Amino acid sequence: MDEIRIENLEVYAGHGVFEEENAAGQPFFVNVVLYMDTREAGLQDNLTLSTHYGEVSQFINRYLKEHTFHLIEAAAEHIAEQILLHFPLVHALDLEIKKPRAPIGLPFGSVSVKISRGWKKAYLGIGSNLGDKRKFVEEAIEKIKKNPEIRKVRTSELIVTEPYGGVKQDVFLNGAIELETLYFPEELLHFLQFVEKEAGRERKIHWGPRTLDLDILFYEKFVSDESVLTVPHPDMQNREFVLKPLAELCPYYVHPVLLKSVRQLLEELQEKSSVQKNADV
Ligand code: A4P
Ligand code: MG
Repeated sequence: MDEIRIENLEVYAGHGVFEEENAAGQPFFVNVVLYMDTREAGLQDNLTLSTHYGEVSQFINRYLKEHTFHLIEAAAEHIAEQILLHFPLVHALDLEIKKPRAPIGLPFGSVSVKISRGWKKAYLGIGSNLGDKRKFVEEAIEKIKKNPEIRKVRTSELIVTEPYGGVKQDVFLNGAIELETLYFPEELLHFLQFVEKEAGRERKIHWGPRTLDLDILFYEKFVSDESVLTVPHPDMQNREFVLKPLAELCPYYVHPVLLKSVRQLLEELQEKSSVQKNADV
């Protein structure tokens, strides 16, 4: 991806663990690399199609002067998030804050913190089979759309599906959601569990009836086999109610472990189930 760089922006501000540092202030130096597509702005020679480095510099200066943090880690975390929220063409960034006059009591050049943050693409499965299913699903999608840490939400058609997994229960309404988020995977899970809870979700029977179920199917190419968060969802390749809506949103997205596209996984599953049906006849 293309880069716009700001190097050694000097900001006089009051960040530090000691009160004297907050009151008196000291110089900080900020390096930023903004990752974005500059092609159209370049071709058309038009600033409105790009991100104005002057505005970003002023924004950083203002933000660091108007807020006080103990740690440069916190200053970096907050300013990175604010830049990503305020400059929508910026897809990701590297941000470094240097503190050359940190109270160390020894000769040194500078101390610094450098972080990389950005919008990450994730895919969710959504389902409901209790009460007003459509209302639970639609309200959940609205809450997801309203969260400022989430953008570019796209949803599949909602489909009615037979219950999978052996528990006798009502049919499900299922769908898939595409989004970009600033949350890390565990943070996204916590937010989704909060949305489930607000829909009155009670965890009684494993694979049993629920007002709302939100599962993380993919999070970029992230892979985790922890029981609190298994990504990609470990059973998605066996579930037509997941693959069908997902194939509507991202047919060519490649599963990072199985190394097959969503469409391929769906076709293989449909083939398997038609062979099974023929064998049953
Ligand atoms: N967890 C681990 N990985 C993930 C992930 N990728 N996304 C953990 C979300 N959660 C994840 O989930 C139990 C724990 O899984 C959570 O605490 C989380 O830390 P849960 O939702 O509380 O329990 P559950 O729903 O009973 O189990 P599970 O395994 O999530 O069930 P599924 O896989 O969601 O399946 N049939 C149809 N037609 N349509 C359906 O939507 N859904 C299920 C439930 C069964 N049959 C279905 C459908
Ligand atoms: Mg679940």
